[in-house]
Amino acid sequence: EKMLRSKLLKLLKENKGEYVSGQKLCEQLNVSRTAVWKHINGLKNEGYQIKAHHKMGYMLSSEPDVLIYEEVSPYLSTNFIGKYYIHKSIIDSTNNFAKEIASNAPDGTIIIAEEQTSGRGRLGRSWLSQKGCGIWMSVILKPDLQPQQAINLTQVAAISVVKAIEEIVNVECKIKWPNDIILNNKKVCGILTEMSSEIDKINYVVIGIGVNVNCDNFPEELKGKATSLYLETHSKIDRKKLTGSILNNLELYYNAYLQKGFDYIRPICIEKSITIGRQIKVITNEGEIQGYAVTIDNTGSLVVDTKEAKRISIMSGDVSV
Ligand code: BT5
Repeated sequence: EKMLRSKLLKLLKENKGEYVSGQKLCEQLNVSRTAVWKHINGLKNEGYQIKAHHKMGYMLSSEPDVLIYEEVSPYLSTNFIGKYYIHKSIIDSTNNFAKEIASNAPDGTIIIAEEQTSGRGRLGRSWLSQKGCGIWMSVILKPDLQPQQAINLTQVAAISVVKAIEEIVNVECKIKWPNDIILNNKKVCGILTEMSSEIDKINYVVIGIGVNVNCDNFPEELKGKATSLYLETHSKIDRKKLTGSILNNLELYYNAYLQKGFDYIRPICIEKSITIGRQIKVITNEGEIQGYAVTIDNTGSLVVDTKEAKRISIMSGDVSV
């Protein structure tokens, strides 16, 4: 049934703006007219605009702005990320769902939702994920790495998002180490990496990526710090293209990281960092540190010269400037 639907959609898309006869659809799909009609109705319910004419057949006039596989896959050039693809209209959190299925899901599975009712940030914070305006997705990865290396994957994801936004939107975002993507001093994307592991083996990693794409209003408490690509560029961005590009870049940099190590992506992390070269304050598990951010070292840690004139490196924390 799903295959049939995809094939029907493909035929309609190839002939977008033109009628395709019912006869032709039946022949190509090898099904009855009633079956075609049933699937046409299913597509209409999902927001596809399809005109029906008793003699000329069916014509697709527009596709819905939803991130289902059929709409994103034309922009995907990956080998494994996004090959197994789950789309939900509404969900509590794609990271929660990903963790539930991760043990049995193939490497590279993605879960993407139009809306999250309890999107999560780090440390129990929440992530606002309004309907249809962003990219709220999680990627399940099963790398052969040591558990302590998993934090590097946040950086891998961050540079992938920055590169994708450059490609599709033509603006340069910066990374506020370790997990915020910043545009004009406001947060446009956040990344939440979670992991299940043994002492020396990763079972799976879930990388949650939330991008504010076409969102046009934020509640009062977020207005000063959150923004969207639309609010900054004043033009609506194609979420499908951007999703495809994020996943393409993610596979590229993930593979590069696995093959060549953090050293390969380190220069990009440094180039795109908004943290390095600044006086910062970091809240870590061990307490608050103030100092000057010097660089990102070859393990992905942030190197800070503290105001007590000690050089330290920090694996994770919350940075403010
Ligand atoms: C993050 O946490 O930035 C990680 C966000 C990850 C979201 C994705 S969406 C798909 C996947 N499924 C999930 O449930 N989560 C992931 P953190 O650095 O802790 O930042 C959280 C803080 O950002 C909040 O306390 C707010 O101040 C702010 N915030 C909340 N929603 C925001 C939004 N939509 N845009 C910008 N800032 C936001």
